[in-house]
Amino acid sequence: MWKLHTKCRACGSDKLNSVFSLGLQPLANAFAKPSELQSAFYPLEVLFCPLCTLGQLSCTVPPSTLYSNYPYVTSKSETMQAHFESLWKAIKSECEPESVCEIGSNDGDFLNFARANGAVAICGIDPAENLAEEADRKGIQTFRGVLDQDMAKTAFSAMPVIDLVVARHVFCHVDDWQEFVKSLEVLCNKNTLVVIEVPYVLDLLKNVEFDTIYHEHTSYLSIKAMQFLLEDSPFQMHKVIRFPIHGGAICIMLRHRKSGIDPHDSVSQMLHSEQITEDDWNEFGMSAHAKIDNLRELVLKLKADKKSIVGYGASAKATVWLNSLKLSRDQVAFVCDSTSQKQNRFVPGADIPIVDPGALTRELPDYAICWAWNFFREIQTKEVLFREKGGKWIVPVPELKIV
Ligand code: DWN
Repeated sequence: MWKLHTKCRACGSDKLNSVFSLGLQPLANAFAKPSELQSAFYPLEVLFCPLCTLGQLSCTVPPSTLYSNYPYVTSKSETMQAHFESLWKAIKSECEPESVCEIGSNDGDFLNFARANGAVAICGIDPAENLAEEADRKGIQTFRGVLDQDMAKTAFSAMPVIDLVVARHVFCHVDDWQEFVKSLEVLCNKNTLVVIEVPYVLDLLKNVEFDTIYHEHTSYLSIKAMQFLLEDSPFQMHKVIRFPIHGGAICIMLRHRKSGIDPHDSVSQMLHSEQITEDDWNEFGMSAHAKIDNLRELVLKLKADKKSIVGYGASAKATVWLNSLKLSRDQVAFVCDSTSQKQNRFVPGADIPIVDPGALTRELPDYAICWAWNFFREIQTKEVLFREKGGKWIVPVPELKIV
């Protein structure tokens, strides 16, 4: 079952205000086979904490429901590989990581990259059995489960000296922030570098990336909220770097307060410049609902003009869009996706089938809506024949455009 949140995950305040809601939504990654039951629907509502400026979900779905068999695989795209290079360069400017533990290690792709770039001891922590088996096949030890203090003790016993703890796009999934920090205390020594990468709330608000709001993402991180969380902890923010990946992400490096290493200027600069108000979220909500109305109007007009439309990228974002647009296979015939675990299944909450990317040039529809807009440049290059044959892309974020 799900639980209602009444206290801020970062600062504990009970003065939380509702700022955005998409009503009842299915789980964004619950891709079902035709014979399987579709996902249950849960409230999808964002609460804002005026004290620490954290945006966060009012409803928490248990990790066992979300991640026991998780179809999201770290992207194998050139875009993601280029991001790994940038992230690793930033890490190497801080330390020479020989032993690396990744929290939310997925199929081990980043750990594999770390091993190829000098790491000699690696291990991962992830609750998804299907993904951990993939990592096993790469020879990467993966502890099954979410990070808590018990799991941290298990990983620590296997790797007692950890140079680098990485948490890429997993801290935004964490519900109990205090437990997460206590678990870091178990894993880390005073010289360990902790690297937390999450989508950045300022990019979400600026580009109206409402489709990145779904039940897996329990929070929408601000630097101020992280500062509140760490106030009474043994850790402090050491450096903050912004990256373009996933529509705009922030990489927060933490150091132990006993490391003797002073924070980088980027921390004070970001803390000083970051201004997030409830009005920003309320404005975001109005813009998001306008985005949904505009795209729905465009799709219905194109269908009235007898145009054929498909989707490209069965991302979690696609699920949020298609359920918010209240569209069916009558309007969007199918969604192409390269992830084998998603093919021959349906978009959660909709009767829209997911097929292999080859369908785009086999069927040659008039329009393809790119639900993986964060990879659009690479997808456009990959699917050049679709465009040459007269097909047009609809890209919904950051601004609705037809190319
Ligand atoms: O936090 C999360 C972010 C990091 O990733 C997870 N909770 C869930 C996931 O969100 P997403 O599903 O929106 O992620 P992506 O990586 O934006 O999804 C892209 C989708 O598009 C994937 O299903 C793969 C597909 N794709 C494709 O079919 N052809 C992607 C590329 C680049 C392609 O060429």
